[in-house]
Amino acid sequence: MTKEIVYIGLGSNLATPAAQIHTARQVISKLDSVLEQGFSSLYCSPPMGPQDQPDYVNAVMAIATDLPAIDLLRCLQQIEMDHGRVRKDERWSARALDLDILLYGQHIIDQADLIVPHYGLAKRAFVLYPLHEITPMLNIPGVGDITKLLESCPLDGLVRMTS
Ligand code: A4P
Ligand code: MG
Repeated sequence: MTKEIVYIGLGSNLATPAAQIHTARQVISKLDSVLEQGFSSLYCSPPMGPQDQPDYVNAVMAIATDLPAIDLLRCLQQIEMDHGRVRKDERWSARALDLDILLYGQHIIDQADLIVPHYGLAKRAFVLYPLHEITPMLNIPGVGDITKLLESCPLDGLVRMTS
């Protein structure tokens, strides 16, 4: 199987978020069949969704992998659990670690448990700005150039954190 460039969105707003993102990066980059290609700065933003939760820390990671997308999703879900992720009924509630597959090469995937490009990608500042930081010329399949998306995406309080 050929290697694909895959973009992963990392988010956390519990249990020392920056540390969660840092260790998740290390675990992902050590997975079999995964080679890290890039990692954005960390970005802080107010919560999208319920407001009675802490601000989020987000980042985007690029990897090269020949893992099938669904196998990668299962690996990422296991890493979320290992980082103390507890799934709650309330939508968009606070979480120690959220790992989303944003893009899987130029593939469009529409399965019951996996939709790629990620459904929120085109509208979320906390995804688009870090994605653009590591790949400014990115084309998002079925959507278009990331530069165009950024033109109509306000920062919404997003702040790039100094490391
Ligand atoms: N799933 C489908 N497609 C994908 C994909 N491309 N990547 C399915 C990952 N998972 C995908 O996910 C729910 C189901 O989505 C999974 O069973 C998987 O099969 P989840 O992680 O259990 O639940 P969730 O993350 O709470 O739901 P959702 O709707 O995906 O939330 P989002 O879109 O991840 O948003 N505010 C700020 N500032 N920053 C954030 O990062 N994140 C969220 C969560 C809310 N507010 C935020 C942030
Ligand atoms: Mg998620």
